[in-house]
Order: sequence, then C-alpha cells, then structure tokens
Amino acid sequence: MAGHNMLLYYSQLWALALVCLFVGYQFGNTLNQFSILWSSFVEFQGINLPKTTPSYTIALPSMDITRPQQDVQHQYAINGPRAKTFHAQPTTSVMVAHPHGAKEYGSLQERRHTLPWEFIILIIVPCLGGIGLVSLAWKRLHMSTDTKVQHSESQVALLSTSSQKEELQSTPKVDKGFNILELTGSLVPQSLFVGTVKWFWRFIWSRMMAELAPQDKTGAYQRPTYGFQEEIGTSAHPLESGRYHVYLGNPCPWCHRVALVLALRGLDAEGHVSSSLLLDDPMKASRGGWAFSEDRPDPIYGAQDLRQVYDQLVPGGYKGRCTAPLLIDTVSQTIVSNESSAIVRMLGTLRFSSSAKGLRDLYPPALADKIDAVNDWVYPKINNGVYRCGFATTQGAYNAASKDVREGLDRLDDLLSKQPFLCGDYFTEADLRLLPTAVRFDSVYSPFFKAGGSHLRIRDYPNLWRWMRQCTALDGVGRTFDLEDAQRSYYQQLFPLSPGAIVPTCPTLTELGLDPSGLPPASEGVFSLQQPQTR
Ligand SMILES: N[C@@H](CCC(=O)N[C@@H](CS)C(=O)NCC(=O)O)C(=O)O
Repeated sequence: MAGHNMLLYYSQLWALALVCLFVGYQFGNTLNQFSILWSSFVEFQGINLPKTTPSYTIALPSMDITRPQQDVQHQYAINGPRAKTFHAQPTTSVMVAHPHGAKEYGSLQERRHTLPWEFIILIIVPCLGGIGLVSLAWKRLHMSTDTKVQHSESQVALLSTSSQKEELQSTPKVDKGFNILELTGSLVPQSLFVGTVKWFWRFIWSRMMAELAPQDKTGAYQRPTYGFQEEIGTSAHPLESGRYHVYLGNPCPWCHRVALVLALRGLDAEGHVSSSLLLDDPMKASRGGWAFSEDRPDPIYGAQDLRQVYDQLVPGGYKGRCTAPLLIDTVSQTIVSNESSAIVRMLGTLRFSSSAKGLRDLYPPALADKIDAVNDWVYPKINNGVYRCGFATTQGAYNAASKDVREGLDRLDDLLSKQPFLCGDYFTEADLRLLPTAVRFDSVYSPFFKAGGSHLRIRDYPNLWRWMRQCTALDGVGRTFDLEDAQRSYYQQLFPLSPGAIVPTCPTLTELGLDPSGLPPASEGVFSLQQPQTR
C-alpha cells in the first residue's frame, strides 16, 4: 500500500513538473506541431558538410520550412558539420553557400512519423497535470475538513482523559498524496489509470537514465569512450617532475585508481604529479557533476567546475562529458588523458626520479602478460560489471550483468585462494584496478546497484576479503579514499536511481574489516623493488 501511495505521489509531482516544463517550452510551438502531425511531411536528415570551412550559411531555396530559417543557419554555423533534423515541405535539394560558391549537399527524403511522441505528450501531459491540479485543490479542501471532523466529533468525544485528547490533537496530519485514485475511481478503471501512470513514469525514467548512462537497444549500459589519450614521455608531454596535475573526485572508483598510484608510488608526496579534489555536486557544476568547493578551489586555473577546466584546455571549448579523472599538462596547457586505465599505466611505470618510492613499478615487464590477462576479464565482469547492473534499464540487461558480476567474484575468490595477489606474490596494477570497486562493493554496488543481487558481500568471499584487507593495509592506501563520502555521493547524486536521496545506514569501516587498526601488517616487498624486471 505504501508503495502504491508513493507511486501516485511521485507520479502526480512528475505530472505537475512536466506540465510546467511543457507549457514553458512547447506552447509557442504547439500549433505548428499539430499542423505537421496531421499533414504528410518530410524530414531531411544528415547533411554532410565538409569539415574544412569553419562556418556556413545554409540557404534553402524554394523551401517552406516550418522552423525559422535563422534557426537552421544558427545550428550549422555554430556547430559545424553535423546532422540536423527539421521539418520541411517537399523539395528537392539543400544548398550550402560557402566561400567557394553554392553547392548541393543532399536531398530531402520522405519519411512519415509513425509514433507521434509530440502528440502523446501534448495530450497526456496536460491531462495528467490537470487531474493532478484539480485533485490537489480537492485534497487541500478535504484534508482540513477531515481533520476537524475526525478530531472534534467522532474520536475526541470517545476519549476520557485530557492527556489522551491532547495526544490526539497533536497527532501530525497525514499526507496521503492527492488521493487521485479516489477522485478518478468512478471515472477510470484503476488498472487503466495505474498502467498509464506507470508507463509515463517509466518513460521519463528511461529518458533520464539514458542521459546519465547511455543505453543500447536492449537497455544495457554502454560506457562512452573517452577522448583524450595522449602520453607522458613524448615530445608533446616530456617526463618532467612537477609539470602534470590530475583532477580527482573521491566517490569515483576510476579516480580512486589514480589516487592509489599517486600514493603508492609517492608521486604526489614527492611533488612529481600534483592532484586536487573535486566535489560531486551537479547543482554547482555547469555540466556533469564535478565542481570545486570554496575550501578546495582549483589550484591551477581557479575554475568553478571541471567543465571550465576542459573548456580552458580545449581550443573552442569542449562539447563532451566532463569526466574525472583528468590528467593535464600545466606547461603546454593541454589535456593528456581522461581515461583512468591509461593514466594508471603511465603513472604506474614512469620514473620521475630515482627515489625509492618512485622505483616501485606496478606493471613490471615480467608480469605484464599476466596483468593484461587479469585486467581483460576483471574490467568487464567487475569494474564495469557493477555499473552495467546499476545502469541497466531492462530486466534482461540487468540479469546478464549480474551474472557476470557473480561469475567474476567467484573467479577472483578462487584465484586468490592460490596466491596472495591477483598476479602472484606481488601487488600490481591488476590489484590496484580492482581495489576501488572492491571497497565500494558491500555498501554501494551490492545494495544500490544490485550488483550480482543485493545480497552479495565481499566479506563472504574469504579469499577476496583477505586480499582486500591486505591491500588496504599497504602504505598510504587507507588515506586514498573516504568511504562515507563516497556512499553519500552515490545515494544522493544519482537522481534517477535514488530520487528520494536517502542514504541508508552503511557498513562501517570496522564492519567491512577495513579499519586501519584492525588490518594485518602489510608484508614487505610486495612492490616491484623485488620483482624480476625482464620477461
Ligand atoms: N573510463 C573513464 C570513466 C570515468 C568516469 O566515468 N567518471 C565519472 C565519475 S565515476 C564521471 O566523471 N562522470 C561525469 C559524467 O559522465 O558527466 C575512466 O576510467 O577514466
């Protein structure tokens, strides 16, 4: 029953919010949209403009386009070559004027709209909104009368002691939502109403999920590719101590990998690579979630958020997702990489100096093949597997991802029953890449992302748990993350997965077996100082 009320409550709020959005954005276009929907119209898609000329004026001769021509010009002039869809009356060609004369770039193709989303939105949203508003007003009126009647006549009269009366008088009012079902019960069958609301809510949810986590047709999460893949140690980015800076966010497991390399190799402490910490707050950031806080400002550019850093370093501004970690070259003022696996490989092997810590190699040649082989299955099954569970939007996609996580955990536990670390006797890059996912598993990925089911715990895999504690005991590892902050961030900032932003009571570090005082002493020489250096 509680679930039911919640569903109604949120659906009504959604409907109201959507009505406001709808009125704001769609009103001016409404008549136009209708006229397009009822007539046969054509759609032009994908003009391929040559990349060489920076700006174009698009002339659309003899074409009665239904959106203002300057809109079209604006899109192409600003964004350069890219496909744009607009509605137009049938015509034959699109002309593009540019410095070397007008040229024909494509022709219109006919395509009827089979699913008029605009129409559905136009009709259903206002109806739901209208019902919501009416029932809100109705409820307001009703609630006050109800309360009076209940308290003054029927119940209060039956009570004998004054304390009982006081208790009842002070009972808080109960919010039962807009009571839509009662209101519409006589008009619309409940199944129709609930079905419509569910459909609508799911539609909005799936749109929000796709924004957060791109989806393929089956509802499976498709991690985007990350654009900057340069290397330190090249002529563009020479190996110089103090030249590089990396932006990290504590909740993010990919950033945690980088924080681990810095700590384990002493790169930050010895001043070879500096780092700064971002705040996960989409309300503060102008795009994506990463911003700077007053107590932790951007030490390089004084930027307000990570987007400003990207914009600063990409000529003409940056259009993609502003993800962390982000490794930058502060001398050439360019981005080196925003892909954690590449950053970890670079910072895990480069020698900025000959100090003892700097010599520790996380990818020693003798273990390179083993490390690659482990990374090859741990990434899809575990590191990305937990995200594939959490960001799946269909049961089938979730089931496949969850199966992978369970298989991955079994395989890890089995492997670690035979050796202390993933590639043998030494802590390597493979262990480092797994650790951030492992320490977040019991409190976030299992309960929140339902990774492998909501019941799995690393603590129940004896060998994996022993490994996790041993890794956490390594010098400096414990200081690389704040687990409570990470938990809060997942539950509060991933809105489509947790609209109520309630953070559950999470296991403590002691319960996870990661309390520094309870950890086993780290064994000496688990880094490459003692590892063979040849294959
Ligand atoms: N493949 C990237 C993934 C980085 C990534 O997805 N970072 C997330 C935080 S956990 C992010 O910055 N997301 C912001 C966004 O997508 O807008 C890596 O491993 O470095």
